[in-house]
Amino acid sequence: MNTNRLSKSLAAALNTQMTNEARASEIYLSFGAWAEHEGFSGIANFLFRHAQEERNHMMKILEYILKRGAEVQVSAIPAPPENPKSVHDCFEQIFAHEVDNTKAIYKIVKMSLEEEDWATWSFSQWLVQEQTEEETLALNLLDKLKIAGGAKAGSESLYTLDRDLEQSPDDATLAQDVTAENP
Ligand code: OFO
Repeated sequence: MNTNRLSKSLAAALNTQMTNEARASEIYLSFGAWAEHEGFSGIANFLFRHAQEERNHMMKILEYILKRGAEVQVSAIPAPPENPKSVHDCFEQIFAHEVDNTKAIYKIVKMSLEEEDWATWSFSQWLVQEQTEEETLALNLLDKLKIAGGAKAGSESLYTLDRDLEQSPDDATLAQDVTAENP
């Protein structure tokens, strides 16, 4: 009796996404180590916390594959890119990476729709929501840096930004959570 509820193509896409999330975690980890080395411990702390969040995404996908009776394939993680050249470069790369990850997730949503796999479609909605949050969070980083002077931010404003990120929340508010009273 076949107890596998995932098609071959969706199982492969989800396994690939698991590796994408693991790589995202490695990128945050590596950029966090760079930031710490450069003296930005607040930014490093933010990036390290986020590395954990990406690992959680990986675990959720792993669990989903198993719960649908398919096989998990843990693959080698491609190395993270070279160290950023500046805080501005770091935040821009993070945003670009999140957008790439969103595109990969959209493909899974599309596949599940085409295959009429509603369980995977439903699971992928969680991923979409998570990515919307992550893109917003990355955009917020770029916005904060823009106010601090963008690529030309001086050491004083970078210091303030660094302290701010030490305590900044790990989740972004989504448009659907906003009310007229609490914009
Ligand atoms: Fe930021 O990538 Fe996970 O979903």
